[in-house]
Amino acid sequence: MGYSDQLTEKDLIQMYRWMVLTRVFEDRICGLWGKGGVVELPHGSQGQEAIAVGACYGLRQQDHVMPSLRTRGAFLVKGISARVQMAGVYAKVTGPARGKATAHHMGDAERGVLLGSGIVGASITVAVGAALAFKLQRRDNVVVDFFGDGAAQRGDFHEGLNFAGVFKLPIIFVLENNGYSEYTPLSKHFAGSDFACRAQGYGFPGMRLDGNDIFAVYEAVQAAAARARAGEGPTLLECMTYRYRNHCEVQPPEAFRDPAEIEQWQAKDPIARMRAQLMQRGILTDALVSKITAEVEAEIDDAIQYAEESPFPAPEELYKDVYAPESPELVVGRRS
Ligand SMILES: Cc1ncc(C[n+]2csc(CCOP(=O)(O)OP(=O)(O)O)c2C)c(N)n1
Ligand SMILES: [Mg+2]
Repeated sequence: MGYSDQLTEKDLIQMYRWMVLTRVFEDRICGLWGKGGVVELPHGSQGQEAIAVGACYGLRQQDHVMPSLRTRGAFLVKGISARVQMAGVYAKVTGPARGKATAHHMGDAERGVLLGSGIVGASITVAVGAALAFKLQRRDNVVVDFFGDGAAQRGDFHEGLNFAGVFKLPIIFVLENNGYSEYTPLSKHFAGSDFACRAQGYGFPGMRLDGNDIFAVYEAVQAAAARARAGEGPTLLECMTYRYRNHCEVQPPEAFRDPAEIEQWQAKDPIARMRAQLMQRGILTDALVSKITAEVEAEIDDAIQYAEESPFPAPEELYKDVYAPESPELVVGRRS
């Protein structure tokens, strides 16, 4: 029996709901961008929601994720509320790092979200380090490392995957191949046939899958997590997808892209697809779909209100929590 077959109706509805929440969150901030209030420049993941949600649903609380540029859904599934993320979008003190970071590259140690990086690809080796820590601590947690096709062209990718392969680390590399690195199409930055085959060069399995199919993502990540927990090492999952918005909201969606290409992918929308599947199985009905949409809209309304009403951080906040508390070794080292 596959992993998806074990999902209950409640699970399936919850997974669908997470995707809708991610979509509505991002559609709303794209709509608000430029009108005052929203500080974080939106880098939307609309169209890619099945990857973040499918990969994170079913992870344990102690499992860690390393975000990419487009992992809003992962933050939500890992338990970072829409309110906190929205406060980050507005740079308020109630947001991540008490207003010192937006929600874009946020981390949350308690919820197993590693701190992302603005340097594309740089987070891959950090995620590998976290997986090494789990192994040394003999904990059977896994790290799910999200990054894009552009990040996979950086040296960090090769260093990270090589190290993870040599030490059989409990990490799942989730490559979100959306066909673009900023405005550069894959055909202009990649001469190979696929990224998945690169895993072979580092001694572990790699596979390409339909990233707009939440069940395909869930199955692949669950299988890779079981391998990782059993000490069998990493897996590379190349998830094929597309983002509807442009790299960020500075450019309209169709800048540097053929509108027909966007439409083609919209026909393969991950949310509409799951909805149709669940309706066919009688798990979702029109009434339930409307109820979920209304609840999600209300949750985002509430998050926006919370963010708008929250204060900005006080100036002295700038110096808090920037450096780790002094460790005894450092203190001893300085005295000697
Ligand atoms: C080292 C580095 N080079 C360039 C940039 C500017 N930059 C930010 S995101 C991005 C593209 C990333 O593409 P990809 O990894 O495919 O992720 P996607 O945006 O498609 O999700 C670039 C070039 C950066 N942040 N860091
Ligand atoms: Mg990309």
